[in-house]
Amino acid sequence: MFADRARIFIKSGKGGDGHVSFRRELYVPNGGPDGGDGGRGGDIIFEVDEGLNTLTEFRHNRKYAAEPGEEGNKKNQHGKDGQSLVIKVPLGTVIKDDETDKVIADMSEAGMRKVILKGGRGGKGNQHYATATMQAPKYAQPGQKSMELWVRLELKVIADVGLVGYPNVGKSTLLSRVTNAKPKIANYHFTTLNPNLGVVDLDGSKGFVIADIPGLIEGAAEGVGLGHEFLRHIERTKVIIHMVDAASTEGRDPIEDINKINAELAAYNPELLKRPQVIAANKIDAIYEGYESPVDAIKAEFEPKGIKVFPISAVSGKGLKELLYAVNSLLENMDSEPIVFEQEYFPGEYNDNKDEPYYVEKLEDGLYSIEGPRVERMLGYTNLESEKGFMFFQKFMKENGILEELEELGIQDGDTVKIYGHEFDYYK
Ligand SMILES: Nc1nc2c(ncn2[C@@H]2O[C@H](COP(=O)(O)OP(=O)(O)OP(=O)(O)O)[C@@H](O)[C@H]2O)c(=O)[nH]1
Ligand SMILES: [Mg+2]
Repeated sequence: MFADRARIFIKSGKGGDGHVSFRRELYVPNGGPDGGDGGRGGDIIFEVDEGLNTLTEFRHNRKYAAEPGEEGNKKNQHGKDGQSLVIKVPLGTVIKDDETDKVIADMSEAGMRKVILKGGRGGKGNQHYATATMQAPKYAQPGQKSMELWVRLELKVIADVGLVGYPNVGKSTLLSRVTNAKPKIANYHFTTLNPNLGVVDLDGSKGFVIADIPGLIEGAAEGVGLGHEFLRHIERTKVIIHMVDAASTEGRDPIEDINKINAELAAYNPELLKRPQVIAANKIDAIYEGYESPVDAIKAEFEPKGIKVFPISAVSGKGLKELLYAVNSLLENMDSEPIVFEQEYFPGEYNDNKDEPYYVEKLEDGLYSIEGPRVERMLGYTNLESEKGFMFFQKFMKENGILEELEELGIQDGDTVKIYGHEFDYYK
């Protein structure tokens, strides 16, 4: 099964809740608060594993979750941290937010490791909330929520040079000739389904990496013949070797072939046509003598446009040196940094003030109380005497789920609610 794309669900661990408890010692009837903090939730981490070449793994398993942190415990015991989950991907995997298609990370360096979703912070135990006015706090901070996201993984190979062209024109044959890669070669279309990489060593230069991209056909940019899967791999290559069957062994016209493939490149991503391109007019050993030279026709068509044409035979090795040195000199005049996709999406940048605890309690029939740092802080910046302030207060109670809790406890119209020295009558 062809797999260099996958869609998976990832979820970090929720933080463990803070604990509410009080010291119990012999002869100490009302001990102070001793609830411990919750443990941190585990992160979702992606890591490059150079032993992997495809994303096949992710076709079988689609859900990945890190461990939640454990709740704190009595006697100030800290809850255990949740274990992070490390997801291994091949070099060159781009991680995108599924919904927006924005890049979260480009795993483009060997050994790279990146936290994609952070685990939730553990909540503080009630021991932290004792104040002069509140010596026996009955609330603790809940653990921070987990984060979850559907992400898309796309493998885009990292190579200096991409070898593109119709199926069966001899791309894999060339790769096997000029590098030590051993791709499958056969006389039928779509022999190659995953890109093959090879390193070209040239005397007097540092060499470069070639990717043999699976064959493209008309409509590739609309996805015909797995076109999208294949075109994706060209995106990082800096120079394109456009290979064509100059001998027309399958009866097609080489000039038309080149124009069609270039139209697909442009339709997929207009940037691709701005990359330097050379044409490798292959299979010249199979051109019948006495015919008008198809190589001359290709040259006449493309060299005026600044695209150099190299007649070669990938089988006999003729013309390969000239082709490789020309490609090498194009590369030498370019930036040597690989093409990397910038981060555009930052998961989980949300405001976490919402994690501050509050506590709603029924004191007796018709009398309720609300306390906790979040409520205390809100009262600090809200003037309840003003109409605006009071409206804000009502909105706060609703949005934070406090009203809902009062209702669950059975509050009735006309009942009293106490909040840090203020008293209100409740009306729905
Ligand atoms: N006569 C001749 N045949 C060649 C040459 N290069 C490749 N071939 C033959 O063309 C056929 C296809 O070669 P491949 O290298 O598999 O072609 P490809 O472009 O990788 O094909 P796909 O992977 O299907 O896209 C094989 O039978 C090769 O032996 C050449 O220079 N001369
Ligand atoms: Mg091939």
